[in-house]
Amino acid sequence: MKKIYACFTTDTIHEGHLNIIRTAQQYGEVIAGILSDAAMLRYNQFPTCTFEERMELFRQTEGISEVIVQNDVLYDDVLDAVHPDYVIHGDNWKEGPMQKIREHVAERLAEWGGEIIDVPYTDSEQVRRIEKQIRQKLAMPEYRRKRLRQLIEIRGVVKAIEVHSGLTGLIAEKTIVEHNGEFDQFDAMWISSLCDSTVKGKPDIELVDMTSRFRTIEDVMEVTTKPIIFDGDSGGLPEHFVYTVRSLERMGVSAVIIEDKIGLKKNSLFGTEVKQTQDTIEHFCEKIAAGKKVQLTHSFMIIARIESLILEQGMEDALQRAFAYRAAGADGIMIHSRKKEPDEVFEFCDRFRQQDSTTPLVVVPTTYNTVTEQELHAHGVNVVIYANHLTRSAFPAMEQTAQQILMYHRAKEADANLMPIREILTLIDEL
Ligand code: SPV
Ligand code: MG
Repeated sequence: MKKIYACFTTDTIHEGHLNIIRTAQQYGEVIAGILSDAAMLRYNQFPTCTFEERMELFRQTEGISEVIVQNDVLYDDVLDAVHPDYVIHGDNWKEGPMQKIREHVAERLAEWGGEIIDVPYTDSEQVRRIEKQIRQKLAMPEYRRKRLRQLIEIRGVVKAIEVHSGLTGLIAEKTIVEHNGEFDQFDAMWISSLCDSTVKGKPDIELVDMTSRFRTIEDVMEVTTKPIIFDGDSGGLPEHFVYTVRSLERMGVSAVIIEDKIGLKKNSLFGTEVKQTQDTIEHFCEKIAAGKKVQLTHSFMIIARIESLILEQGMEDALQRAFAYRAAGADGIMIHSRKKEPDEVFEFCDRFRQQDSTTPLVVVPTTYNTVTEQELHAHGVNVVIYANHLTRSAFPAMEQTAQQILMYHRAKEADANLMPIREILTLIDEL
């Protein structure tokens, strides 16, 4: 009896999957591989039910003789274990980033004379609707909110990119790259106060009010499914912060980060060049505790951001604050730095980790940008935020286009830098 292998990355079985299973049965004994949660995440698909439930779904499906775990998107682990005569898949993997997976599987199968069977993709109204529904479920507050905690647990290091609109949200949602046989994408989105203010032409001084900041969150949420980390600035008065926590939690935001500053807030990257005042430990702890007290779910996170290194108050102060904020209930600690090298961040993380191996650590490597995520992770960092990069890359590109049009009194010269009209027309899918 020949062995035919199919990998499934789904929470529901529809006509398209049944078609693959039926076709597979004609070739031999069908083994179904269920992609592990960790591998699903790498692959831009977040399960909406447990791994065990996904396995059970296929055990209950007629025509499948065995259900196994697949831990690697490139199939290596299952190919080594099963040595199938055939691997079957919808022919949609002949295009886009999945092509690389197909090529890799074909090469491996060739080692023992195995073959790929491409089944025409079932492009029916019903399949499209079900697939859309699964994706949209992930955008619901109860699914989205808990994803950050899940990612911190499953992923070595969680990567977040700054977003400030539906369009930048789509970039964070959809950008996926293949590099050296690995797929990668952003795990989460950061709604930066700097960028949310800058795109409105305002300074980053807590001037853009919460109603407007929430509107940005809504715009992003409407078109994405990934978890959101919200830059809550100083959090304001504790009496106001509790309302912010409730609203963010209800919307499905996963975490708010508040910084231990008081009075007129200025952007941290100014450091000591401008007047900025750090809050007292006691007062900031009260704010954290007040927020934790009103929180209704376990999944929402309040992350305390320490400005001691920014304000040159020293490492001991930073560490003392970290442990005090954690004791007040903070679910994570963000350590900020404006140095060109990551040394002080490494030292903080190493010393924090000597006493606390679990509380998530968050960093924003804007100035110390040569450090890699893996290096940070080796020092115990869990979340890396690229805090302003989409805004900073868009502005020079837009400015250059404006200058070119002014210079040549026509738009032709700017063409080389522009997205083709056809692409912008088809960029956004209709519901
Ligand atoms: C932001 O992105 O608004 C931040 C990070 O708070 S920083 O600009 O480095 O202060
Ligand atoms: Mg900010």
